[in-house]
Amino acid sequence: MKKILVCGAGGFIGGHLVSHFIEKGNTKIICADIKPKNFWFQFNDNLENHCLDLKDYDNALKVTQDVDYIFNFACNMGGMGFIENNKAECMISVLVNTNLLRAAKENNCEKYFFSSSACVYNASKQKNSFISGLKETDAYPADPEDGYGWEKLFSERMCRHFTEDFGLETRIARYHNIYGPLGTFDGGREKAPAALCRKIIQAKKNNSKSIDVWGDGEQTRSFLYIDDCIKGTLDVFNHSEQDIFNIGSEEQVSIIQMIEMIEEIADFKVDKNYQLDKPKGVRGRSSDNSYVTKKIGWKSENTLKEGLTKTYKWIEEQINSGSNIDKFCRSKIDNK
Ligand code: GKE
Repeated sequence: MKKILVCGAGGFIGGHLVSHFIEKGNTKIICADIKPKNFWFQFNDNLENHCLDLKDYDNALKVTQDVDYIFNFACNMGGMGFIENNKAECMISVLVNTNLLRAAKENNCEKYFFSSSACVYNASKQKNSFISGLKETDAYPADPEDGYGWEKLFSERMCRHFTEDFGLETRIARYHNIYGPLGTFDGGREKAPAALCRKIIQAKKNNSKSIDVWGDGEQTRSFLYIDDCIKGTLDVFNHSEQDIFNIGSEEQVSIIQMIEMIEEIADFKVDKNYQLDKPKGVRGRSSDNSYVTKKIGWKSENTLKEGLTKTYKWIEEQINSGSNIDKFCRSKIDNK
């Protein structure tokens, strides 16, 4: 049984991946996150858990000792509301990936996964709504999202050169707006699916007739449900050679269309107050999965409506129990 280190294990995708390994019976899991344990979305005290800052190289050396596989999800990030206002903070995450690659080489780790992002894609290809899906080659010529996108693109290159120069096996997936239960839905780092579910749940609960929507609602995205993301991550990791793949959905919708799906799930209609001064990101983004499906057979399986239904239900349970995301995390630790 391989010894697996999950960096960012206290976060959304990292937490789901750890749960997946536990379900599969792999208990040689090491979890690392900068957050205190009572802020981890999923926490399992039967595992080796470390609360430490991987921007410190000594910490990276420590947690990668005797490790076979490393999954790096650790970075300072969030939805558009966060990354647009924290460009330098997002770029400092480059220290995490750099330290982990150096430590992986030092400790002769076998294989390394890096979670990249659709934010690396060239901005000029995302200027309209309902664009044709972004192919992996659309990252060049380089013009990624300011801050966060540049860090992800630079770190992709570093992974590639650690493979070419030092023989460290690296694998990279570019995530397209991953959503689902057991992730943040308030506090400023939330992405659109969770944010809009929260807004409609609260409007229904308080019987208020309108919600705030960032932008004009015509901007388009595709959103990938967490279960598809975890399967895609493992398919990319287990692929025989170093390559970069989209892990996203091809179901492109406008924000208004997504809101209409959530209204149906909630059985509650709202008026929309469009806030044109709020962070909007690109005008249109979606994934082209032809390459990843051809090369490794992966494709997304959950429709947006199916994923939103599960996400809405989970967020509604938290809100109805008086929880916000921080209280939810602490409640799990306190109840242990
Ligand atoms: N977060 C949020 N909250 N977005 C909203 C809201 C709201 O209440 N209302 C409307 N939007 C709109 C945003 O203005 C944006 O146009 C769209 O939804 C998606 O916003 P998002 O989910 O926060 O993030 P983006 O897809 O623009 O960018 C994210 O892309 C990911 C990769 O696909 C990044 O923030 C990263 O989380 C990541 O790189």
